[in-house]
Amino acid sequence: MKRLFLLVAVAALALALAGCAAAPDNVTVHITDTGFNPTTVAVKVGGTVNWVNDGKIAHTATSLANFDSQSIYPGENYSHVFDTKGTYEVVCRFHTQERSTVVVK
Ligand SMILES: [Cu+2]
Repeated sequence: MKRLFLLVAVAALALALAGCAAAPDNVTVHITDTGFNPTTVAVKVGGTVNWVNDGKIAHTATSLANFDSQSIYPGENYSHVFDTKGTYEVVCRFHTQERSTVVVK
C-alpha cells in the first residue's frame, strides 16, 4: 500500500513537472540549405519565433493559412508572433522537403 502511494506520488510529480516545463517566449530557428534546425520548437502563447537563414540560398518559413515569410535571403531573418495555442507545420515553399513544427502552449 505504501509502495502504491509512493508510485502515485511520483507519477503526480512527473505530471506536474511536465505541465510546468514552460515554453520560452522567444525561439530562434536556423534555416540551412538542408532544412530547419531544430525541426521542432515550442513557445508560449504570444511568443515569437525568429527564423534566420544561415544558408546560401533563399528559403521561406510558411505555415499554410497562417503566415508566409516570403523569401528570406541568406543572412536575413523573419519573425512571427504566435497568439493562438496549437501546433503549426512550418515549411519552406521553395524546398518542400524542408519541414518543421512549432508548438504554441
Ligand atoms: Cu528552402
